[in-house]
Amino acid sequence: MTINNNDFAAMYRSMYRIRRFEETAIEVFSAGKVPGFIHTYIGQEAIASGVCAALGPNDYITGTHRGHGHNLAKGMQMDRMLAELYGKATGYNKGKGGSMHIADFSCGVLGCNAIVAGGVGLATGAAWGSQLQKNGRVVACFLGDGAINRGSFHEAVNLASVWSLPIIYVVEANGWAISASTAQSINLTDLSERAKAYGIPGVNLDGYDVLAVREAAGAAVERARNGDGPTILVCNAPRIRGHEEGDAQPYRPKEDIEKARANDPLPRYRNYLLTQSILTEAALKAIEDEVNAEVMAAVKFADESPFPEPEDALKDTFAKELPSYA
Ligand SMILES: Cc1ncc(C[n+]2csc(CCOP(=O)(O)OP(=O)(O)O)c2C)c(N)n1
Repeated sequence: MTINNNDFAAMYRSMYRIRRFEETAIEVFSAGKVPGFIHTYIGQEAIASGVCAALGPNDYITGTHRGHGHNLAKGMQMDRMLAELYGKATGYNKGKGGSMHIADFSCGVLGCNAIVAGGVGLATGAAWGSQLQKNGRVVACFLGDGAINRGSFHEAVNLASVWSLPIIYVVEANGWAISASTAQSINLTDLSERAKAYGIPGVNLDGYDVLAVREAAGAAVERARNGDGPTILVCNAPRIRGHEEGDAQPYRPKEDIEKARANDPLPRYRNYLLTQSILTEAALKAIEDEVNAEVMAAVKFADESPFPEPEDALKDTFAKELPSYA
């Protein structure tokens, strides 16, 4: 897969957008503006950015309870995302979804999901739909390393394999499911070995390396689009912050957190772009300035937006008719 300078810049913009959105989400959450929980993606930006760089605009994704990065990387707007976190009527889902249930079909975001592995069946169903409709759309299903222990993961991947569905399973391996370490719950050091059980390719990757993720995702997307079936990508990337905001991580060794901080993918990629003379300091700064203006506008938008009216509480909650598959 060839990459030009615009692609390199787009991946930096994507990673920086996710980072700044989340830093801002933490600030507004701490100020009491966000009801419910927020789970940040800080340290894993290279995964969603690399995978979504390999997808087309008509392809689909499903996200997790930690979905801000998935949504932004697939092209969603910051202002309506932040308004959704606030529970405002101008949010993507009119304030009824919140941080963990954001969806936007126009961007191909079929939905984030608070149920661990909840997106796996939905994503696999969407891939089956693509195959039946012969529309060429590939699905990227994001999930955590804890989620691969759910029975629904096994059932879905098995079906995707036997039916050669156009899907890639992107396992975001941070090494923890809340306070349970992956080492305690999975008797493998290379999680991609799970793929062997389904007779499909499994790739073990440095999830901090956006270029490695993009390359592996590109090959998996091509395979899926050609009708050759699913791939499991395991992107290893321990995060810096805790499971959710407010989690002080008492269960986690300090060195683990320090190692994640030292491997921060954002300065690493920025430095790569500079030292390889791909982008200049001025070009990087221009991207950062634009993103920072986007963040400020998003906060203003969310702050000034109205809450939904009480009488709208049940609107848009149930589908009146099933979508047509004609
Ligand atoms: C079916 C189900 N069981 C338990 C939970 C509670 N829970 C929320 S997140 C989480 C850990 C998920 O770990 P992982 O899939 O590795 O994702 P991560 O949070 O590390 O990104 C758990 C157990 C849930 N939301 N859904």
